[in-house]
Amino acid sequence: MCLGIPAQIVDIVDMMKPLTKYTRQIVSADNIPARVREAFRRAEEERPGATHLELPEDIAHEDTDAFVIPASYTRRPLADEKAIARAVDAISNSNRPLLMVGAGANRKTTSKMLTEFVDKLAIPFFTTQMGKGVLDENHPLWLGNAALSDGDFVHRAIDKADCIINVGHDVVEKPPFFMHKGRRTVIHINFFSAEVDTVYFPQIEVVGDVANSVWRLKQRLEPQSHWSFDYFTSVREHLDKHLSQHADDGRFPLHPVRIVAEVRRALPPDGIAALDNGMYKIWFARYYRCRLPNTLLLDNALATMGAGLPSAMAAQLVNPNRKVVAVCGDGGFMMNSQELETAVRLQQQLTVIVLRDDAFGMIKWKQAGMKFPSFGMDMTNPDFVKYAETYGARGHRPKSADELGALLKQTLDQPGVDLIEVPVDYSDNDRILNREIRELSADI
Ligand SMILES: Cc1ncc(C[n+]2csc(CCOP(=O)(O)OP(=O)(O)O)c2C)c(N)n1
Ligand SMILES: [Mg+2]
Repeated sequence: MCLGIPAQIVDIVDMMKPLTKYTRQIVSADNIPARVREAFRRAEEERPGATHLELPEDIAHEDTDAFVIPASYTRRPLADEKAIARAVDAISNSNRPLLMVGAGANRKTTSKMLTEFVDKLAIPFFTTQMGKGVLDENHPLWLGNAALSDGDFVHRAIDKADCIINVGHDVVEKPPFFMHKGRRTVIHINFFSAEVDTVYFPQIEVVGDVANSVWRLKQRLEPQSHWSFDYFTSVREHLDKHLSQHADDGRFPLHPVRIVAEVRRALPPDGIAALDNGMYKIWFARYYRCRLPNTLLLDNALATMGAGLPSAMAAQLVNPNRKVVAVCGDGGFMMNSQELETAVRLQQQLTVIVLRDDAFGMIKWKQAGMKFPSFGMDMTNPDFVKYAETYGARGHRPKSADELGALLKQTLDQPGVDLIEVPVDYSDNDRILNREIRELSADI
């Protein structure tokens, strides 16, 4: 109810401050070119991200003779030679170097340089959630993903490494590993210097264009006969065995690993899976083997529910010839499901998987992990098949685990928007993610 209070005015610029790299209100038409150029410059600059301009209606009516400011020619600064030399020495003199590929490595040229780095030096690597796809995870030297915070097979490899080459660590991701006093050398390779805290205090920093740094390291380094990767090989063997478990699990509702396996089987190497945020993200991060950069779109930072469908739609707009799947939980999907109208109107070719557990599964898992009784986590859903149809999309409801694969192949091949409701069985969240992995990895 409004009792004589004037129209509600929100300070949009202030509201956008914590969310964007740059936010300004345009106060005069003469300022538009400068503001627009600056907003784009900041958005594209490392680390790329959103910027925001507010254009008030009265300013939009103003005339101006202001000229458009063209983009400048610019190159990113390169790392200093002495820092490269120090890193080369540390890696050469270590016994078990290990490469970490994080969010900041997810750039086209860096991906190419890292592939050459690994091919030349045969140093094993692991990925963070947002580093997935930078290197081919079918590569025999991939030791897994840091989907869990600790206790996984990959953490055993991290424990044994005496030198971690950390390419593109971004503090927006949860820490992929914890440093302890005097345990090992960490080399921080990034566009920016490291933000030091009690679990991350790298001894060497190579700050500058990441692709160039990786290329220079590769040129200068040679494989060393004292490097010993036997333990890492054993980690990889254990991981391979574990990742394939449940890939053909026939239960219905489906096992999360079966869902990951079916999406992987249905998508070609350059197909794109865009995830919303929920429990399945951990299963996808750990089990889905990315072949190419930006083929598993996920958010390990703010991790906003509701982003899965729009990000799949954007991926489809940018890559009209590639196959795109959105994978959403029932909770997250319902936060932005009206975008189905846009997808249908744009005549997109898109498959949307809605994982149905009638709950906010991820938080249910966390509550249980903290020994709380389940509270406020269960919900009901619309009839997703009918819901899709009201938008002019097609709705599907497989009746067995085996049906999902064929259905995915069919929907990925046909024009238009398809929604597949997939019932998911999260009863293994606790058994596998909290206990089994921990127990098995302790035995390596
Ligand atoms: C906008 C927003 N609100 C709350 C959260 C916290 N959160 C993370 S996962 C999750 C539950 C997700 O439920 P659902 O989409 O059904 O996926 P599920 O875990 O059940 O597979 C919640 C509430 C969030 N990430 N984003
Ligand atoms: Mg759910």
